[in-house]
Amino acid sequence: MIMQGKKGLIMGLANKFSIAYGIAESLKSQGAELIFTSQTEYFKNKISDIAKEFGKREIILCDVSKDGEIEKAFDEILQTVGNLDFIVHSIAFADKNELTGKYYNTSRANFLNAMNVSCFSFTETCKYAPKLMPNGGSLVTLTYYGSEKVVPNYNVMALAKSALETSVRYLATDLGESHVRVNAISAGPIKTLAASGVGEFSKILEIERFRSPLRRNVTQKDIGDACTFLLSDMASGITGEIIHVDCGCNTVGVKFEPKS
Ligand code: NAD
Ligand code: IMJ
Repeated sequence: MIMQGKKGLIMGLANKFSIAYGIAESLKSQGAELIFTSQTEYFKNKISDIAKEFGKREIILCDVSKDGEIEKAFDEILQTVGNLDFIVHSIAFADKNELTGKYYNTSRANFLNAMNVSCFSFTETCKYAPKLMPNGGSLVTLTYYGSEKVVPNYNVMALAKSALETSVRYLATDLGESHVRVNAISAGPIKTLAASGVGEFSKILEIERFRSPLRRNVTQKDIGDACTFLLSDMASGITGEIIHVDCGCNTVGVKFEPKS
């Protein structure tokens, strides 16, 4: 029970397939108390039954793309729940039309929106986090390998993730003096809402399975358990890191021949 007595916030739970759900399950299994924010009233209603599995608190609305919403949500948390020990940021968005075709067709407005939701929101989260964490704490965000190497169709999201990963190193430096750690998990592909509609996703999963040293796809539980570790005191010396949780795929240069 490495999270016994710890309290934290999860941002980005949409449904039972969400990576945030796997993280919530793992944290709960280790004794953590959880609260959730949700983008809209629609998502809030959809996840209210799920959130009840993890705690009795009200879900707090927070559309991270809007000015002042993160600060307002954190003030509400401070008033109603008190201090936190950890925050999980599991949020990304780009216009669907831009996650296909040529990257250069991205419009200025969609480029900025993808950066705003998928990168800047974590910077803002980290700005207000220390106020909620007088005893220190730990934050984790989610990223993807498309930030490092070209993955077909990831396009504008790849740039947002590269910026997010770089921001992790600067944020870790900013928050170090407050004894707050900041890390990212680079997750392998998982079939979630954010992966729905991605062209040939089943094929991507299959290729990754054959390429991976562990010969399987990563699961929400794999990500959840790694995240729990990073949020726990067991990771007290780890900050500013991008940890790959992808069954070893990112380490493999030469591809395996698919075997059936
Ligand atoms: P998901 O659709 O379950 O979660 C994405 C969440 O982002 C949703 O809960 C949605 O409400 C939230 N969101 C989007 N715009 C928002 C806004 N303006 N304000 C507040 N919340 C907003 O999908 P997921 O796959 O669990 O994605 C979670 C994170 O994991 C994302 O950062 C994604 O890039 C990352 N990731 C996913 C994969 C994958 O293959 N699924 C792999 C690596 C990294
Ligand atoms: C997303 C697009 C293209 C290729 C992709 C992905 N691959 C993977 C993903 C190979 C694994 C999923 N991923 C890592 C993401 O970060 C997804 C982000 C995302 C997904 C959507 C779909 C629905 C929508 N906007 C989105 N914005 C961000 O309208």
